[in-house]
Parts: sequence; structure tokens; C-alpha cells
Amino acid sequence: MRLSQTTNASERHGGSAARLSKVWLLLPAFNEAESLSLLLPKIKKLADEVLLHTIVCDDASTDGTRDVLREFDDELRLDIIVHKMNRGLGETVRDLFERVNELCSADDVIVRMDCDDTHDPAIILSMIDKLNQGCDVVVASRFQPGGGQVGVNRLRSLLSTAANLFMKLLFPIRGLKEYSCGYRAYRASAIKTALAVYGSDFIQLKGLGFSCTLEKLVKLRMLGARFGEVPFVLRYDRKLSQSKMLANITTFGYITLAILYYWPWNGWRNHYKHIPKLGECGSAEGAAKPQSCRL
Ligand SMILES: Nc1nc2c(ncn2[C@@H]2O[C@H](COP(=O)(O)OP(=O)(O)OP(=O)(O)O)[C@@H](O)[C@H]2O)c(=O)[nH]1
Ligand SMILES: [Mg+2]
Repeated sequence: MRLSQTTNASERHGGSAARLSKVWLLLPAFNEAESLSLLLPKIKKLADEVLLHTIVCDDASTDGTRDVLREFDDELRLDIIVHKMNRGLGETVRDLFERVNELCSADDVIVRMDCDDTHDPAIILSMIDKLNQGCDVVVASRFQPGGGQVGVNRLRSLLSTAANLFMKLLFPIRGLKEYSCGYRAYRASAIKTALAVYGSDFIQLKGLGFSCTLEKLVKLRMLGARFGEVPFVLRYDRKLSQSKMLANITTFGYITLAILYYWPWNGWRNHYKHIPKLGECGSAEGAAKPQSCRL
């Protein structure tokens, strides 16, 4: 049933959505009970269109997030990782990527999105199409024609534009304008290779706010990943939970990342110069074995 619906969805989206088979949705959640009860029904709708597996990491929420997840568990067959202590976004996303790496196949799709109901799951179909056009990473971008943001105040919008320009200057990536949005789709083969090559250093900046979002782009760029974007409207007007983004720590994290990358003595750009590029590790399944790709 689900597979045949995938075909219908793919027909509506130019016939290519089905080529990459399963979609693994990764949700980092910290005190998102209210938002999750609005978001999960939308994810349920998407599950009628594609073969979807959802993995949630509840990072020691105290607001009933777990109860909401339990409520939807039957319908969505959620895979839930529970942290006993709040560990922050970096460690949560690392755990999600490591879990999905164990479960997925190389020709699957991995999507990571926020749980705060500001990201619309419906655009995942166009992200898959873009992956099928040859990208390894597709970013939901406010800066593509048709994209934008609703309900973001001027100061925040200015800071976000400045941060994105800063990142673009320091880490120019072809095909990319949106650096700070965590809503992205990845070829599972790219994530398998990244984890094989970098190991637990794929996400190294764990205690530094949301800088791990930029770090993943930089590490995937060093692997020769191809990037693309699809237009995306950030619906900040729907945000019920408080923002957990600590601007000071995240800014400090961006600066730390730039220093680690450009550091003249064995900074990342030299240290990782000779790593195998995507597609050079044999099959992606082979790349998942650390020994075959170790530096
Ligand atoms: N597991 C975990 N998730 C977190 C933590 N902080 C934030 N998150 C989740 O990470 C996602 C991003 O957090 P948001 O507060 O939406 O941050 P943001 O989207 O960068 O910033 P906003 O623009 O304010 O929404 C959400 O799904 C949060 O629930 C944390 O400490 N642990
Ligand atoms: Mg958010």
C-alpha cells in the first residue's frame, strides 16, 4: 500500500521521487510537546505518500513531549531515543545520525527537520526530486525564489542574513545560499561515507550551540558533496515553543569552527585534504566500514 502510494506521489513530482527508496526523518526534540502535536499529523500525511521512518530524540524534555510521542507511536511507528539528561542539539543530532546509519541503506534518503512546526514536511518530496537530480545534500532555503520567512522580527532577520553572509564568505559552497537552516535532505550514502571517514568527529562541535548545523556542511563539502537548494518558507509565526538558539554560544561556535578549519598548523582544510571523496570508497555500504576509509 505504502509503496504504491510512493509511485503516485512520485508521478506528481515528475516521476523521480521513488528512485531513492526510503525516507528516514530525524527529529531532535526538546520541550516541543505543543508543536509536535501539530507537526506529527502533517508527518502522518507525508507517510501516506512516501515510505517513511521517523526517529525522534527526546533530549530529556520536561513538558510532556514523551506523552505526545507515545500518542502517535502506533500510527507512525516512531523510533524514539531518550536522553536522561539534556545534552544539547549537537549530541542529539549526532545520536540521530548514528542511529539512522545503523538502520538505513545507501540508497535511502535522510531528512533532518525541527520539531517546532516552522518546517513544512510537504516540501520533502521536492527535496527528494532534487537529490535525484544528482545532489548529495539538499537544503530548504529561504533565499531561493519562492522562499522566505513569515513572523521573523527585523532584528532576527538581519542577524540571520548577516550570519549567512559570514558563512558564505568563509565557506563558499557552490549551489548554497542557506547555511543556518537545519532542514535538509541527505543521500544516505553521503552520511554513511561521512561517518566512516570522520567517525565521531563528523559532529565535533557539540557544546557550541547550533554551530553543528554549519559543521556538517563543511565536513560534507570536504568530502566533495554536491549541494542544492529548494525554496522554503520558514513559518516562524507558527512557533509555539521558545527558541532554544543561544545566539552568543552559536556565534562563538561559528568563530571556533572557522579557526579550526583555517588553523595553519593542521587545521581541518589540511588535515582532511586527502580524505577519500564521495564515491571513492567503493560502495557506500563498504564506506560504512571505518577500516576501509580511515584516514
Ligand atoms: N535534543 C535537543 N534538541 C534541541 C535542543 N535545543 C533545540 N532543540 C531542537 O532543535 C530544533 C531547533 O531548535 P529551535 O529552537 O527551533 O531553533 P532554531 O530553529 O535554530 O531557532 P528558531 O529560529 O528560534 O526556531 C528543535 O526541534 C528543537 O526542539 C536541545 O538542547 N536538545
Ligand atoms: Mg526552529
